Amino acid sequence: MIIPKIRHDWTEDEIAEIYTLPLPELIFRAQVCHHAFHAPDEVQGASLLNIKSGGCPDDCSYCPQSAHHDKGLNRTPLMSLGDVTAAAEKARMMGATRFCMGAAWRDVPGGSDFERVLILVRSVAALGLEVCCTMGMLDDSQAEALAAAGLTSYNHNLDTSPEFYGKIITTRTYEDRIRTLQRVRSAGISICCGGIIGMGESRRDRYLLLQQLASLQPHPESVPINLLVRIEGTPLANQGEIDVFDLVRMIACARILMPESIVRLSAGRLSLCDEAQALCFVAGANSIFLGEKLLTTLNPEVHNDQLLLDRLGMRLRSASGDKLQSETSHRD
Ligand code: SAM
Ligand code: DTB
Ligand code: SF4
Repeated sequence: MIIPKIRHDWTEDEIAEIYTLPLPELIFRAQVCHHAFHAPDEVQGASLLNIKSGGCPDDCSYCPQSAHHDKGLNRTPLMSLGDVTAAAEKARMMGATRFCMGAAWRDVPGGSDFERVLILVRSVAALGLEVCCTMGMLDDSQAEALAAAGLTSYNHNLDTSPEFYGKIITTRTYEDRIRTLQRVRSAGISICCGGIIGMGESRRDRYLLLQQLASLQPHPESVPINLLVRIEGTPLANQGEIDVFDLVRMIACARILMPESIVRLSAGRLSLCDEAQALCFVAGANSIFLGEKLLTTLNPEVHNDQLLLDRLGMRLRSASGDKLQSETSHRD
């Protein structure tokens, strides 16, 4: 077995060379990395819950929760403990081992809202689930309190290249994002950090995003690759479609550059056919969001995901690493 070297110094030229390899060669290289560090038939099931929706002061062009282009989206206060634990229990029943709570905040708040977030984190962790939060920027003491409450991971994406970033978000800098990631890391929390493709970025922007992600030391434990969900009312609503093979190439590159990381095929699966999703798994994606809803948009139904994994001879990873038997079997 070839053990790929973990590197943080990939050059733009090297990444461009990998990204543009003939697809079979690219997939072969991604597979070598995937087999060295992961069970190739297993996919992590994560579940997402929007615990506080809408009214966000940031202006991210892709996001319907930004107050800058809020077109009638429900603004909701922080969800109750009972509703969140019920959702987490349901997610666990579906086969999820990780539960991610998203909040439309630019910064994690202080005071009673933060105390309630800590209770949510403790309660979800007590269910035996990995707990992830994505709530915007935070300070050192908040990161430490979240770590003490049992937070496994914090999601904070770089979204795109430093060069293209200013065309997408103007209210928060790239450096702000890196600083938040450093605080999370210093508190001993795993990092979930990735980006979006399909926002009008060039191939070079994708190389530079990958380079930024792979320069983080250690690499983010999970790397979500989102395909833009074009949402009515947002500035990117009418963005053109991208070639699905670019998504596959992006995933394969993430797998090769960050071979130990979990690569999550995140937003956008509803616009992919089964064959495209299968190709993403072959390229090294090994995590998906399970459940019919992401934050504000829809996601494939769990039953369809189970059916697809079954047809591919793959399965959801259980918390202990044991294999979960999916409900249906079409191989016999
Ligand atoms: N407010 C927090 C923040 O910005 O970090 C957390 C929530 S935010 C929705 C988390 C990530 O979801 C974004 O950084 C972006 O990468 C992704 N995302 C949001 N809207 C999306 C969309 N329409 N399509 C694809 N990805 C999206
Ligand atoms: C991530 O990278 N993707 C997820 C999660 N982190 C929080 C969010 C996807 C959001 C898709 C659009 C929506 O449902 O609003
Ligand atoms: Fe949306 Fe998060 Fe940006 Fe706010 S900070 S607009 S919730 S992506």
